[in-house]
Amino acid sequence: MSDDPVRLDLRGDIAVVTIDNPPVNALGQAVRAGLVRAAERIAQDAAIRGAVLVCAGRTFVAGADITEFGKPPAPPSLRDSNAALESLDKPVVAVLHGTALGGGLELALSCHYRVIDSAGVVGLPEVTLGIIPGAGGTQRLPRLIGVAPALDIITSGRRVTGEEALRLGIADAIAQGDRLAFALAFLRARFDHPLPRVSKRPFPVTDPEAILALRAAVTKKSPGQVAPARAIDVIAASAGRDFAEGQALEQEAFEALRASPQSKALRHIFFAERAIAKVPGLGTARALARIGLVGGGLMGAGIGTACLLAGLSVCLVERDATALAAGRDRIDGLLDEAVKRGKLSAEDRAAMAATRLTTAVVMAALGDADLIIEAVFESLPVKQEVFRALDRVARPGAVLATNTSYLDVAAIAAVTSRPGDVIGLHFFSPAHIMKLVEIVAPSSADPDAVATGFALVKRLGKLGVWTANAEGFIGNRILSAYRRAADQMVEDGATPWAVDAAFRDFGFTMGVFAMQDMAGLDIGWATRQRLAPTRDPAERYVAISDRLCERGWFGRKTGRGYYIYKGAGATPNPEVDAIIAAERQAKGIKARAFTSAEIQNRVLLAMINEGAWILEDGVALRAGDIDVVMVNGYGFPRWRGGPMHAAEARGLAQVKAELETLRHEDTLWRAAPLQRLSNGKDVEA
Ligand code: T1G
Repeated sequence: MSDDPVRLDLRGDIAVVTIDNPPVNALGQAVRAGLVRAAERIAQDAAIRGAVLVCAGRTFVAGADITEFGKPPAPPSLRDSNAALESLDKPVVAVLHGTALGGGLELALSCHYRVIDSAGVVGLPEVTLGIIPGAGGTQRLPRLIGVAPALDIITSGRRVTGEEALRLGIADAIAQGDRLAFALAFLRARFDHPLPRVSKRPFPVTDPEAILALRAAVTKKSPGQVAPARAIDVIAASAGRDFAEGQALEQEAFEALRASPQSKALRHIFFAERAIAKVPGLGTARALARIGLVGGGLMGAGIGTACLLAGLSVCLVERDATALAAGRDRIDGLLDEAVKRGKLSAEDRAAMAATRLTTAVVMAALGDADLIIEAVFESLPVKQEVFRALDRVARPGAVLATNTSYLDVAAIAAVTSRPGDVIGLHFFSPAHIMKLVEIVAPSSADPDAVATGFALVKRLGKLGVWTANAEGFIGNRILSAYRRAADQMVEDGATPWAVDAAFRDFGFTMGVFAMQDMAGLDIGWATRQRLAPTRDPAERYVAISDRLCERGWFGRKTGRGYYIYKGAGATPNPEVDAIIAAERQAKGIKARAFTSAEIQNRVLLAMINEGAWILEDGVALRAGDIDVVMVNGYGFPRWRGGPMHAAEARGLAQVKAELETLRHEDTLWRAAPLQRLSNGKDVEA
């Protein structure tokens, strides 16, 4: 078997060029070189009248090889291999299947024709990696389908179905039956047609202003991100220019963006989201077909909906008929929403509710479930009672999962006769939409039970992050740390509104005080009251939120918290200023000013420090896992890569020095060791 990832076979007078570079046929150097060789062979062999370009495996080329970024360029470039194919005077048909993305679509646009599998999708997702198409996409796509649809695809990074690709003109046909046979026949029928070379077409717009007018709308959809706006600038600058000039503009912007902090951050999170599945000692997943669900409240209904949408069957159990009906209604409502959003057909919705959702008010109904998820009230005794009952009815080998967001999973497992089958699955609300799940593995958990948790989360299309069984797991422990920092800055002189504005300017969708209002201030209050007996009297304790709760101001759910809620609006609660002033006076604090940058930095350092402790304590497996949690569960801006990536980008020696300076701000502050971020390298400057 040749090591060459590109092979050429002859089918009579047609060359079949196959790229075979698992897992996604990324366009590494060997593939690019193989394509140039194949083009030379096709050009030189007079017996060859045309070619089809196919990929082995599950997908046509899914893009350039991102792992090559940051390394010295290795010729030939993708631009060169594309030009080699397009300049042939014999027709080449690209046969697209799976996900023809980025450089893969650019390669296909360089061929003379494109046929696509009916289930295939195409796209230019480069902006999701902080770059723009760098192999002709900003030049060929507008020439092929027009500027407006091309800009939409390039600046959004969205995927385009085969049907839409046909309608837009990206694809020339949807392959019927065997896609290779279809492509061979398609090609034969065009041997004598004039060769369509997209790059030879004139750029469809001459006035750059018409394109720049779209800039504001695009940047509004991608706040803080550089690449989408840069794509528009390149395409606008290409107006009226020929392909070579336009491609030079594209290359200059592409190379600048590829070296940018945003692209490094977005590539980091891309790979970090794929590394989370690599868990040492993970066992073998057990059966998953039937899911039991105890509790149909907000979280339970979301979890049940996610399982139904993933094709699993769900048996929902509630304590009585009234609660059961309410739970079923919640699930029905979420499924109706999924139909409205186009995520579910009305037929599938009807079939789902009829055949795959069953309900009961007795736990015995869960006797044949493969995995049972408990989503009842966040109280350890209540959860323990549920698990005692599950222990009595669940079949041997069933996995029992609690959805707790911070309680001790080992203490729940301990009340059963099968602690090895008990894990935590911490879903985030709304559970049918949020991608993150913290998979809590107490030391008592059987590796197969943990593996089953990972298999379920993958089946749901979510991101499962391993966490040890420790207070707050990963995300809520970090949230507690940066909420503490924010509380202290407010007590020292900042306002909640300025802190929230600083969060939004950093790229968070909402500030920490607005977020607490949304979740309910009473939840944190209950935790602080639970921990009060163990609190060190010397600890700096900010009681501002307690004062609000004492007034019954629990946030959005009571119409008032840090903010006052009227309809969709939220305005700062003016009474909070007086409460803060009273707290400062009681402690003799003289308020000082805080800049937005100082607020952002103090919050980020609190996240980094707690994340480093989480690594040190073995609660998370990797720094990247922590970034996946913060980006996908807590609104940390994806284009900054997560707090741990931000620490690496700033330089660990500098971070270490800054962590040391925070000792005087907080009596509890312990500057964390950063060795685990530095892959063991010494952090000292
Ligand atoms: N380069 C290198 N490795 C890649 C890769 C890529 N482009 N895409 C995926 N992988 C690896 C991934 O890390 C994982 O590795 C394995 O393949 C399976 O991926 C010039 C410059 C294609 C939809 O942005 O969206 O082209 O963990 O787990 O869920 O203009 O991968 O197994 O070791 O995600 O089935 C543009 C990125 C690149 C597409 C498949 N292309 N990839 O999803 O599998 S920039 C993209 C994806 C570019 C040009 C520019 C998805 C997928 P491992 P997976 P999946």
